[in-house]
Amino acid sequence: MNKGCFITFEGTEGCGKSTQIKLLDEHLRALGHRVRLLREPGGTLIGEEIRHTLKHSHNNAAMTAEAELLLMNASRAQLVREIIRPALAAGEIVVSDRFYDSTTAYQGFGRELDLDQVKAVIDFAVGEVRPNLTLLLHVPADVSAERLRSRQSTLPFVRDRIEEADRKFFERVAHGFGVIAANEPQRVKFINGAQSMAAVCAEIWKIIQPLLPKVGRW
Ligand code: Z5A
Repeated sequence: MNKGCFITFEGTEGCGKSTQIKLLDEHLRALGHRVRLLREPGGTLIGEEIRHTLKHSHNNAAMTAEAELLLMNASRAQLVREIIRPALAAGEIVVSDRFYDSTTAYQGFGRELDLDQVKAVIDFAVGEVRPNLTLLLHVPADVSAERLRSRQSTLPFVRDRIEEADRKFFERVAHGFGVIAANEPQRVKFINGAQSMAAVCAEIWKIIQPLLPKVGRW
């Protein structure tokens, strides 16, 4: 049985996941918890190579939606077995920037692959590993676009195949996240990510803090 707990962050691009994960990590470590931060796709050496293929490789323009689905889950299968399972067994708090809800939202709703087939691939990749809690940060599309624009203006341009999709794709993804949250309200907590960083952080902490005494007994 797992002794640790598994928290995932989800949402559309620029919703503030990485920012909030960093703040949560600081909070948890200050209280003496052992924390493991991960990201998807990626998080292992093999997964980071797959991430490069999915996002930045010069040769990825012709990638099909089916290949994208399988590569996301190849990265995930490695991450689950190499890192997540052992970390949970050791009692760590595992925090991942995206997990399988992103596959449902992006490859299922966004790419419009069959949702039952998407679920079957996810189930094969993760086995019994499920998040205890998922924080879904919601920001309207214009807020997300403005944040990404201002971040890009400070960084050198790096092509990202997934970001090349059209507006309708991202609208379907956002809708998909809404459906996921509605279907699993116990696990998936909806957070208004358009508030100030401090306000979002406080809302997240209000959800996580009561769970902490249970760490070690999950
Ligand atoms: N993907 C998939 O298709 N299927 C899958 O199964 C999985 C993933 C697992 C991963 O991209 C891509 O893979 C992603 C989904 C797909 N594709 N897209 N498009 P990634 O890892 O490179 O990036 P991301 O996950 O989309 O996240 P992001 O763009 O880096 O954003 P974020 O982490 O959510 O936000 P942030 O970096 O914390 O904040 C963005 C900016 O906003 C930054 O400048 C912050 O300083 C600022 N910010 C953050 N919070 C606030 C608030 N509250 N107010 C004002 N400004 C803020």
